[in-house]
Amino acid sequence: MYGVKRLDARKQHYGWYEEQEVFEYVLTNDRQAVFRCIDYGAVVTGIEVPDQFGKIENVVLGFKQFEDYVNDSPYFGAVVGRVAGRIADGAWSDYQLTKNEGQHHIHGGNHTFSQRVWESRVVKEQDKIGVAFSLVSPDGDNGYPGNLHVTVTYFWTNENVWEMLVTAETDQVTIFNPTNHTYFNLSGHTKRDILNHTLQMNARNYAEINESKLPTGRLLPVANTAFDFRKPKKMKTAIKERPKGFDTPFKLSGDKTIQLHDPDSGRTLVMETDREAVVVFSTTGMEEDYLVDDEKMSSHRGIALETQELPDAVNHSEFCSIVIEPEKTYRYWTKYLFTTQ
Ligand code: G6D
Repeated sequence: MYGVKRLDARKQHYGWYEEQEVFEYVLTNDRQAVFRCIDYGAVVTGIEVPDQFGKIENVVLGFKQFEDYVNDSPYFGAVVGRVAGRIADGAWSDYQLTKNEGQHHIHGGNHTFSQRVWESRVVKEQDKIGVAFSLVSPDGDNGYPGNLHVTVTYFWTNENVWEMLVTAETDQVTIFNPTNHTYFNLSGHTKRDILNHTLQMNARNYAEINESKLPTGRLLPVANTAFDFRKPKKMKTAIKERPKGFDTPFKLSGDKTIQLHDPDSGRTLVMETDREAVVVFSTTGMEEDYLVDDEKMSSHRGIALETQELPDAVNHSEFCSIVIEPEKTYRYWTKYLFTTQ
């Protein structure tokens, strides 16, 4: 009917990577809110949602040019895997994984989930539209055993919900703990930093980490610490309590929700997940040469909220196991609702 807006997916050229053409998908819902992603790294390049006055602006950190994602990206918007976070000495069982952070392994190693071009196709359901990205991580990839088939589907709904669904199958026992590494800034086009945002999480415990940012194995209570976000807390207050900021795994409890709110724009992000934990990375002290919205990347420009199982789980039996086996399909999900208050 004339005038009726419809869920729409547009696929367009984005760049070239090692002679492969890279495409961007632009998903627009009936409210004209937009979700953008590319098949390189299954990177979320933009989420454009209304503020309290209806002004639609981007609320995630990203680059203007594809080359910047390849050259020097701190995993902006990317799917991270096979295993997110650090693994001490890159050692699991009899396997030696790539040591790509000093003597340790981080974010699946080199040239892997976040840096490859994924197969992709548009998927449409009644009230949501999405893109399914698929990748085969071959046996031996960065030292991991087993051929791993992974599909990450991003749906964009008419309710301004980004749904992320991950499925995986392996032909040998291996380990798997993916995340998405989107950095949020609800002010719109990063016109302000995130210090006035409030963060609230259903998390009674956090994982203590050592000087290499590896969990010590101790899950400490958040009560009476800087890590207590059980009630909404301004990031400014949290950073005052802990000036070195947060690069911290929190164990989620109860309904496993996380809320980020920006009182200035009125935008709120409500996340819900079936994963055990969220790593909060506050970008404290990140002063970089690359540009985000035409300005140098700087401290507190965004906040990454990475849902996953607790990091370095292979070395801590009390953390959820990330071992996966053949002949099963593993499924994980996180939903991100963008609304206003
Ligand atoms: C992850 O925990 C890590 C950080 O230490 C790192 O700097 C970032 O990814 C790029 O969140």
